[in-house]
Amino acid sequence: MKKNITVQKFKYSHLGKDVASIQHSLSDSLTYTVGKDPRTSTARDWFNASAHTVRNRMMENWMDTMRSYQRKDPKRVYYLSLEFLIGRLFTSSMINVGLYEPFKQALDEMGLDIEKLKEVENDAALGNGGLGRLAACFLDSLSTLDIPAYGYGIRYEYGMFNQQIENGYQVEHPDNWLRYGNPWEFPRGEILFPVHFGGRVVEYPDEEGKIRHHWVDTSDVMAMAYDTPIPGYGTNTTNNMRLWAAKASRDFELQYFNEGNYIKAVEEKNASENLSKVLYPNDTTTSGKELRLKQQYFFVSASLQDILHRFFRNPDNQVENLPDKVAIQMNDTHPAIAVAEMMRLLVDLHHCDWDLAWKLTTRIFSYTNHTLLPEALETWPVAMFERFLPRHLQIIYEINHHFIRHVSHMFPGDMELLKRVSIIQEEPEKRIRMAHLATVGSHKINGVARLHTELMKSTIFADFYRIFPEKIVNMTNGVTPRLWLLQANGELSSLISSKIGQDWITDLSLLRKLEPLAENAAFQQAFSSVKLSKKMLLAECIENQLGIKIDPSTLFDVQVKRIHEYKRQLLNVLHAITRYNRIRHNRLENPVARTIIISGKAAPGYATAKRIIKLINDVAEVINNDPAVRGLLKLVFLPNYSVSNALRIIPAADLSEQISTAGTEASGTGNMKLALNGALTIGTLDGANVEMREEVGEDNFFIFGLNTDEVTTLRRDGYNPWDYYHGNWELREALDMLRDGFFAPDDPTRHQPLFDLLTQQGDHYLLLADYASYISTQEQIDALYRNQQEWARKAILNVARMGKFSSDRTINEYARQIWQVEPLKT
Ligand code: 26W
Repeated sequence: MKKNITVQKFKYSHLGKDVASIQHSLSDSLTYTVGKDPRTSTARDWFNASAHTVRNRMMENWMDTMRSYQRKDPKRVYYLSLEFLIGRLFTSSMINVGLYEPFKQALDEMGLDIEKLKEVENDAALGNGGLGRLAACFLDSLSTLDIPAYGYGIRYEYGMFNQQIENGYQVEHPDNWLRYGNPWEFPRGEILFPVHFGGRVVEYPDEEGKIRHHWVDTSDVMAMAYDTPIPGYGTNTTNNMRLWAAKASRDFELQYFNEGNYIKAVEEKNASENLSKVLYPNDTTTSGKELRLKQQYFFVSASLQDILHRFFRNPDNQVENLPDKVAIQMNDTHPAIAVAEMMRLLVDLHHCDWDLAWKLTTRIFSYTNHTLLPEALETWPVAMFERFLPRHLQIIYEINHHFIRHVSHMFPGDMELLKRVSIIQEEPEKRIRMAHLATVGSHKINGVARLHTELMKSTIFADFYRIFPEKIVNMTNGVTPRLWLLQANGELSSLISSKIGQDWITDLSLLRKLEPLAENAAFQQAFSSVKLSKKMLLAECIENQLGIKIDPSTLFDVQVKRIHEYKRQLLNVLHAITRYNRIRHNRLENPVARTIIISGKAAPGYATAKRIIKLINDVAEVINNDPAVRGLLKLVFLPNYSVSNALRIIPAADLSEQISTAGTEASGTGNMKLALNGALTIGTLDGANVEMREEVGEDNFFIFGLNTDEVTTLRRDGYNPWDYYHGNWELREALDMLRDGFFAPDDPTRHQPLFDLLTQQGDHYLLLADYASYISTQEQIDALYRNQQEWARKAILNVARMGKFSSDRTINEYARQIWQVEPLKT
């Protein structure tokens, strides 16, 4: 940390938010910041000038917020997440600081199109999917609710890959999002912490003869802070998202320079800076890669150093009070090494005794679980830890020792229990179970929907639930209404506000006031025409991008999310094929015209998910070119699902597909965004669907398929997909078309692996078992769509009853029940 310099005569400009001041600032920014002449300026130049103009107007609030935190030193929340999927910031920033309308007018009058400028900005795609987007929604809510909070993560140089579809296959392209700079971030060259790796541990007795530990001979990487202001909506609070970038340490370079080996020095520099190079594009499957573990420790170590530095800056703070000032939320187990790192800092550096350090640590930390799928549960080989984090390995063993002793006192003689809950897995190879470390080291652990939390208690965390019955709590997910309604759907927002005012933006429960309007024909009309206009925009987009013409009057049936077997995009495809067969063989009396839209990325190493993408594109090719179904059925795979694309797709959806096998989707958040924009849901009793249905009423929600108990029973009693194959001729017809290459005339065996997965290989996610129920529910949906008024009525009720699913409600629950933090108005 560098020393501060004192200055005199310092004065702020207090930038205005009126049209004239904005125009003045735009000219200034273009000239003095971007360095361009208006005659030669491109859209990017004007975007950069605009971004700086907006950014400048957030600075005083940001500094006021930080100053007030420093002065009042309230308890703060630290949200540790390896992912923040924030997308673009231009529009959100303007909306949150109340600049949108004057800004648009300012640009208009200058002859600049705000819509064009918006498209210049790259998404900050620093996340995979639900977990990363949740973190971004939480940041928005934390600021809006005036909660003293910081997001900590990694500034990946390359975010989530760009997906292109070539010949129907997913091809990954690097996401070089920083190529033209990032106007929202502030590099903080002086906020720099060393992060140690490797080396060895030496024990030494201190003056009192106590054994202490030194971690020595490490190789160090520096973590440098990049700060991004996160303004709340309609409040002065502007919190900080601090992302760490890896920089080579000077020592490292010097060593080789001194030896006269210039090239080697530069190579080493590269190697250490690789740490923050790229986001791992997996969700659900752990990569097991060394670099991933290093990323985790890198950002955890830097963040904890920063947190403790801030804490000790106040001379009144003593280490015993740490939990009165610090709450740290771990977003999944990715930051779970923080538990061991905190112990190391307290015990080795601050010389706390073990028991006190442990009490403080468990009061500070809490952990959110986002998935029950076994392949997602992180474990790291002990050998890997030994190599990079030898001291942490010792500490984890010590934590485990204390924990196991505690459990064996509670449940004497239950050796199997000890084996099951141990932080160390013994077989087949010694590994560290990060979920166990996170659970033992936290005072609260939470699931992300009621069903998910109950399943945690009854399945993978059942033993921990016996040991710590108070620890497991539920925090049902939510989404920020600022992005997912106000920004995504300005037209619907205006319609709503014209009836009930604007307070819903920060109190989404007020949407209930729309309920009576669901019966009102004029309102239904207005609502439907907003939907139609959003469908027209999406249709235009699809035609421009893919050359596929779709008809906005057809039912837009949307499934957007990562491609995964458990999410069952394949079931959606089986429905598409069935519908195709019914139409072309004239089995339907009065078919409802549909456009099925699917979008999502597959993890690059996930072969089945990639096959599913190719299948969707192959089926689309056949259906979209068959005159027998023209006008009645289209299937579209939209490439490169992202926050920006979600903002175009979601408002245009009539039907939301939430069709995971019951018990597999922890919560889902796309389900909430779609319903909030007036889509009806077809879904299983999974994740937050259960609570959404409870809110909107069963008449307004299309449930199908097995519930979790039925799934368990069916699997236990021996599920045989062939029974369903032989028992349902339409299902067999659809599956046989896969097997026989109907959709792959050029390579008829191409889809056989998918057929095999659903038959011979046991259909783990029970698609065949749910098929009949899914198809008949889709028929009910057709019937309802024929009655446009009734459809609109139900859609309006869905919007009106989504209030619970605001991330403001979620964050309030975390603040009261887990963090014990209070709002602080700036
Ligand atoms: C280690 C590899 C890895 C990476 C990411 C494993 C697991 C993940 C995440 C937990 C995947 C994820 O995004 N989960 C989703 O989290 C959302 C927010 O809580 C939920 O709404 C989704 O149901 C859940 O799948």
